[in-house]
Amino acid sequence: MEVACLETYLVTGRYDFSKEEFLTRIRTACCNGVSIVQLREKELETRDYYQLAQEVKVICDEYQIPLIIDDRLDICLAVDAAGIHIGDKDLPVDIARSILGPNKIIGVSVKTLERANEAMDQGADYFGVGAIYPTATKDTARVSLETLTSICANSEVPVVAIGGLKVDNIAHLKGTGIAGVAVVSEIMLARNVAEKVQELQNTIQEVINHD
Ligand code: TZP
Ligand code: MG
Repeated sequence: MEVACLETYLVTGRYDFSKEEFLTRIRTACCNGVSIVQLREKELETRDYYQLAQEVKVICDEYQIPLIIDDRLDICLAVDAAGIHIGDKDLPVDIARSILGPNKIIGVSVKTLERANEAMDQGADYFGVGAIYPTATKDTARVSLETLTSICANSEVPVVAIGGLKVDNIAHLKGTGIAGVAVVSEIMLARNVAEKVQELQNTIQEVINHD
């Protein structure tokens, strides 16, 4: 399935926000220019994840922004989200595709060209590649700009860069061939979410249009 909305990709983080504050930040991001939202929850019980996903889906629907669910096919199907994002520790991509069918987006985290090629053959619709820069949000190995560029050049599906990306360093990604930039803390922890999203959107457009 072709995915054409990856430019300014918000991946959520709960931090210590109340649910109200968390949802307000997502809503503000949605009405100021994020193009896609991934709900990423690592701690919640299934019922709580489902209920939160329902609430985030209402916001995304209001702004006609696709909602991606991290890891959980069941939650994706339960709330009729646009798709899922999976990594090496989740269900294999081909199994996820056989369960979800052709009409859901499957994003896959990859760190190497070899893994990207395998995931593409198994039905991935886009790749998340990172961490590009150091990040406190996830304990994960870094991916070089060379590897990012080579995955972009050799993939038939779009690539989103992630990990430590900020308004101030996104320009370094010019020429890599990315289709978008995904951020957690830069938006979720922003003092002014609306302004930050607008700045991000402008910066990302320059990088993408450069290629
Ligand atoms: N996958 C690779 S790095 C990362 C994820 C989910 C965290 C990105 O968070 P931040 O706060 O944008 O650095
Ligand atoms: Mg995962």
